[in-house]
Amino acid sequence: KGKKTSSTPTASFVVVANRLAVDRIENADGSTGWRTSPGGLVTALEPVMRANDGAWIGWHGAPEKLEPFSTNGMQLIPVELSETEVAQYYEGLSNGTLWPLYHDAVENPEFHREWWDAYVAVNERFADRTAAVAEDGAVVWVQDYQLQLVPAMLRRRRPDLRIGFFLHIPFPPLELFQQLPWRNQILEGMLGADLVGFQLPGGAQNFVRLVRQRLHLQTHRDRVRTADGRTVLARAYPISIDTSGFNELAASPSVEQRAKQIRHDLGDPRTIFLGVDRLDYTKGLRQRIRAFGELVRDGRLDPDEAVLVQVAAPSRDRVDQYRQLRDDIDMLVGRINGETGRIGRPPITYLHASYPREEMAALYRAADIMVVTPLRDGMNLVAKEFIACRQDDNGALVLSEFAGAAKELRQAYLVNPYDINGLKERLVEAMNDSPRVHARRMRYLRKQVFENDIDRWASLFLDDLTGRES
Ligand code: GDG
Repeated sequence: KGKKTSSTPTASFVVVANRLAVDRIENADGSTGWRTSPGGLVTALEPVMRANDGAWIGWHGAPEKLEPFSTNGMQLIPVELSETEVAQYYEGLSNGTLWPLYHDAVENPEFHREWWDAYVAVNERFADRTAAVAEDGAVVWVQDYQLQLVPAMLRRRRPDLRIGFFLHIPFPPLELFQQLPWRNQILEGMLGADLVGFQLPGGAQNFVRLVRQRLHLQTHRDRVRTADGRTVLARAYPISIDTSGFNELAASPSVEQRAKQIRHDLGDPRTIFLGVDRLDYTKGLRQRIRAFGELVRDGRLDPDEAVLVQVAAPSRDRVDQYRQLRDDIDMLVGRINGETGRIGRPPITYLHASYPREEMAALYRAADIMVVTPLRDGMNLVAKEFIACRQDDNGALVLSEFAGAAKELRQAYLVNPYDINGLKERLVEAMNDSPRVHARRMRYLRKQVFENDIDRWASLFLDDLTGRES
């Protein structure tokens, strides 16, 4: 439960993100309060926050105005957005323009000038709020594509700050980025940071190439010389998860019990395929479900022996393409189950819902073949979470080449999700490989994810930002 902080709080370490990681809670007396929600980023930054009396600035996701409060040694500073701003800055420019454009334009990005104006205005508000909170010489870490203008806006107000920026989604190649009517503004916005972080080296290279060609700045490898004589670093920091946290959660007796129950409820099949995603058109859900459905229809998978569980967490349901996607998936799943199912045996268990972490861990434990098939993904944490939950080294991960995670998780069963036949072959291969092959691959994958966890990600970034040696 949060306690109110008096006046304007200040901090020497500030995280700025679109969302404040909080959930509304209902107290026993019927009043409501807020508490931090445990996401990977919050978990990773909590120690840094506590040591530095840190502050987190973000939109709290509700229409009412909310005063700053503190919880777990972290100060939370809500930024309010009007209904129109939510529609234009968040659903519009962020999720209707930048999200599809940065993901290979797998859906058409829309360009509307009033969306852009709202994006600028909201970024200004975040910069204002941050400037008021950051102490002299503070370290500020700005997150993601919704806030790409904040670094430069903040530097204009507060040249004394150390500013870092991290992009969680892919940074696209020149040919795509050039479509943006506001391409130069975005590049200049990001260049306000001292350090610009990307998931992959390719994203950092795209960025450096763009500033050279579009802004005619001098660059040398991962360094950019700005017009005002600063040096900006552009580097890759592949994000990860709280690996040991997931590992321990999955090992707990209650999760083990729940995993058994899930398997039992599914009819104790030989093979459980599992998909877990936000319901998003970048995640390759259509391809995955089609591939599985064809394998059942062709008789290569027996619905008594193999099932697919697909969790699709509701997401951005006020954006058109997301509504369309939901309808498409509903129809596709319905058709496959209708054509190939029997009483009590639908081949696909489709859950349009969001579950607590414990249930996710139980699903990861219950599954045999995890299927992660995005058409484009900055990293994909689901793949890493699955691996962290596989203490027995059994099971397999089928992973799209187009997820950032594929660069690190080389021992997964890599696949091109656009190639439905290839995907079908890979699913069957992963299912039929021996336990020895699975164990060999899984041990390698687990080593990778344990060595490179979210703490390491955060300290690599922050050490580079503050110039510390690690
Ligand atoms: C963006 C980038 C990048 C999902 N359903 C439930 C649930 N989840 C959790 C997963 C996972 C997270 O949501 C999803 O993370 P992903 O990385 O898979 O994908 P995005 O949401 O698109 O994330 C991505 C990431 O940022 C980090 O930089 O990897 O590329 O697109 O943690 O477990 N969690 C719970 N219930 C659900 O039903 N509790």
